[in-house]
Amino acid sequence: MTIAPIPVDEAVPGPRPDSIASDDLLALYREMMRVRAFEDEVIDAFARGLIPGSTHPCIGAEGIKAGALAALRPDDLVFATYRGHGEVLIKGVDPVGMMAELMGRATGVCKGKGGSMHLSEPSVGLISTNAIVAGHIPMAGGAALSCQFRKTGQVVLCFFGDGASCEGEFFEAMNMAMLWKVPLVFICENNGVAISVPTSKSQATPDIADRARGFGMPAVIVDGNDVLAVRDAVADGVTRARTGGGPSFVECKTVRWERHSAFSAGGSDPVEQRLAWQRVDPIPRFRKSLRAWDIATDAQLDALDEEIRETMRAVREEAERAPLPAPESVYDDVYAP
Ligand SMILES: Cc1ncc(C[n+]2csc(CCOP(=O)(O)OP(=O)(O)O)c2C)c(N)n1
Repeated sequence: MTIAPIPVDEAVPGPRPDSIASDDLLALYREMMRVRAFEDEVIDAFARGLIPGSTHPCIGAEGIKAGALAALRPDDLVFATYRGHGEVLIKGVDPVGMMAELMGRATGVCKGKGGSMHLSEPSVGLISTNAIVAGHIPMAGGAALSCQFRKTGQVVLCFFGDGASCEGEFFEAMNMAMLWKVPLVFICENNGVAISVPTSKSQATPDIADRARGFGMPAVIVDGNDVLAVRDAVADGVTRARTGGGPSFVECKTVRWERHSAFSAGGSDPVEQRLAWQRVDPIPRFRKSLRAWDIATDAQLDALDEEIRETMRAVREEAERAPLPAPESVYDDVYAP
């Protein structure tokens, strides 16, 4: 089965979905735009030397983040990768605390010791983002097993890339998750490339969902740049998980931002890559739908965009004013008590 994100120019809004209130549709747009505006500030701050190390924008994948998280209850849990600022923001982590963390400031969500790739705020169910490719997938399985044991009714979402789906841990976690029917939804963001290696050169089959089916796991493939398609597919998985039906797999086909990270290009031509993700950008595509369904006009959406961008500019300025951690705090919070 071949699915690829539809170019914005060619996207034709279908009928307005009856089951979603207008406010909820607008909220999906708002969440995507919050992620976009946050990431644009991050890229600029990185270029000005304000963010040490590296950072991996999730621009172009906002439809996956907003669609998937819209299917959750507030007490559900999320595990993400280093390309996970979107999940973190939408799950409810304070944007100033996030930005301060990226800048290594003492007021960051991990007191400046985690950085862009290691964000965690368990109080809102954002367990962690992780720099180790696939390293968090078994952890998500463990968290889901814990929810099952404790009968909390919580569901775990685990986001990861196509590259991660070639790691052994991915297969081990899928096997055990399916064997024990834990409440977990695997969300593969298949953006077609791992740093500089296209999936066509690293994967024996085009669809990663087939691997889940090999374990007997229900699996679907969606256009990851269609926020409503992602929401519906993840909502089915969440319902299955919450009602004892075990794990599900959602493969979201998308296109990566123009570079692997703000620091390194990966192998592809950034200009060509930029044209590729912009052509299928989930935000203008959803705008077309909101207009067609008379939910908002272009002028209203432009005003909303500007309000969000203004907020994120203020977020960044506040983070920039935060102090660096005191040198003597270097060993604090490093080991569990
Ligand atoms: C275990 C491990 N191996 C290698 C790396 C180096 N590395 C960082 S990102 C990356 C590519 C991962 O690609 P994918 O899972 O498709 O995610 P994407 O970056 O496309 O979102 C690699 C190989 C790592 N961080 N961890």
